[in-house]
Amino acid sequence: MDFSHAIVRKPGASFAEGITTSGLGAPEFEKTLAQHTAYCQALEQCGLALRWLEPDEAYPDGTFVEDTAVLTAECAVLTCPGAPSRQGEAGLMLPVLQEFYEQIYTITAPGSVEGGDICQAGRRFLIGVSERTNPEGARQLAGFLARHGYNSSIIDCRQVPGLLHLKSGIAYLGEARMAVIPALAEHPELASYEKILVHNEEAYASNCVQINDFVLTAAGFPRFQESLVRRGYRLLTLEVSEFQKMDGGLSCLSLRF
Ligand code: CIR
Repeated sequence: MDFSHAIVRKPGASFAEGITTSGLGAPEFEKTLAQHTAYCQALEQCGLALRWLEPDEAYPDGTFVEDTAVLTAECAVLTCPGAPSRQGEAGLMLPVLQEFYEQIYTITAPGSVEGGDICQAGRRFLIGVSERTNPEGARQLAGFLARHGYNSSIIDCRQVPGLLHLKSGIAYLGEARMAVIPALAEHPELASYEKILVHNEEAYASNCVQINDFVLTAAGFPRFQESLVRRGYRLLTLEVSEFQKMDGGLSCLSLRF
């Protein structure tokens, strides 16, 4: 899929106060900023024009912009994040989406959706039901997407231990290929894809992102990287240790469209 733009938000000074279950310790702010800058440079290398947003200190997790919207070629859907501390982030994103989209839908309570649970694979969307995205949110989202000819399928992630979002465990890599962790590899909704298995000790690496001619991958996962290179992918490998400490990764740091 071709993208031309991305929305990113610089991490704020309150970044370390966000939600985390990683047990990896507190992120260092200067290192966080440097990793974010390198990430944004990689997006530019992929050919994307960036829409930069300034931090809002009221939302420590605000740099994880992916969770606030689902963007397609035809429409945008503003989400309703399931994490109470993140619910205001979607409202901050609305005026930004209005710069680019005429058709904007909104997920409303009791529905909840976070963008990290939404995986687009061509004209099909895989919608993860998780602690953050509930069945009602999934239903609303699938309804909006259907108006534009997209099919949706649900993947219930709630039984997968330690999985925050669906895309913490899968990534679509084009050409009917999917990077996937063992716990999701046999899911019937993924049966039609060629799987690139991400081994359990490298599970974090499954949150990679295909952007135009490149795949962004997290540094430190050689086995997975080799399996991508072997299949002909061009990798841009990035240090994201400070974001991993806050349960985030490569996909969550931008909205691509
Ligand atoms: C959170 O728990 O909401 C953030 N600390 C991390 C969000 C990561 N987002 C994503 O994977 N799409």
